[in-house]
Amino acid sequence: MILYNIALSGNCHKVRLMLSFLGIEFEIHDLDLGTSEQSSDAYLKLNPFGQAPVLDDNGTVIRDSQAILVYLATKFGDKKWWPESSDELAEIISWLSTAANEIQNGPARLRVHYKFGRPIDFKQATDISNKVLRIIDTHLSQRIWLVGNKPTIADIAIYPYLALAHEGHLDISSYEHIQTWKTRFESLPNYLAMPGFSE
Ligand SMILES: N[C@@H](CCC(=O)N[C@@H](CS)C(=O)NCC(=O)O)C(=O)O
Repeated sequence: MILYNIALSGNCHKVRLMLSFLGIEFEIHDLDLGTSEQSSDAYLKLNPFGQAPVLDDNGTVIRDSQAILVYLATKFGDKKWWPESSDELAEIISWLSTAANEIQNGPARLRVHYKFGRPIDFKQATDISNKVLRIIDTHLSQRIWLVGNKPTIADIAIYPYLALAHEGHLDISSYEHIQTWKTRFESLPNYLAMPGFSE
């Protein structure tokens, strides 16, 4: 199994976390951003969007961190990270969607601006961030994991860009339920940190 990876990417870290939780050995292919490998013809055959992560499982090629989480959970997770009931599955998908939309366009975008100097619509990214943080904090005030009573890929999809929020100059310390959930997540067996997680 090969993970096409960018070391500082929170999206790639979702996959690294999942592989670590599942104890799956894999090969890492770090994309050479200096030569824009992500835009090379060879890489665009794997992911026409020119983004990481991509997982190649013996010829089965999957792009998008959310899709890769679903693939790994259903193929190797033994129902642990992907429950059976329709209502919980629907809830998980709603959080994967939040990860790909509000988290990406809020905290992740602010981080890209402050860490990598990319121009953004600052007000829009800040408003989206504040709204999604409020919603997640309120949601977690009633429960210990985002869906059901055990960790799922919903938690994995949401976690990295909240742990990296400070790199986008977002202070999330006052969101007490997010803080408790973060600490709980970090104590899971085989949890894996990435550069930037510790302030
Ligand atoms: N929806 C995609 C987004 C992936 C994405 O934005 N990847 C970024 C790194 S976090 C990337 O590859 N950027 C390189 C580029 O756009 O040139 C996912 O969740 O995997």
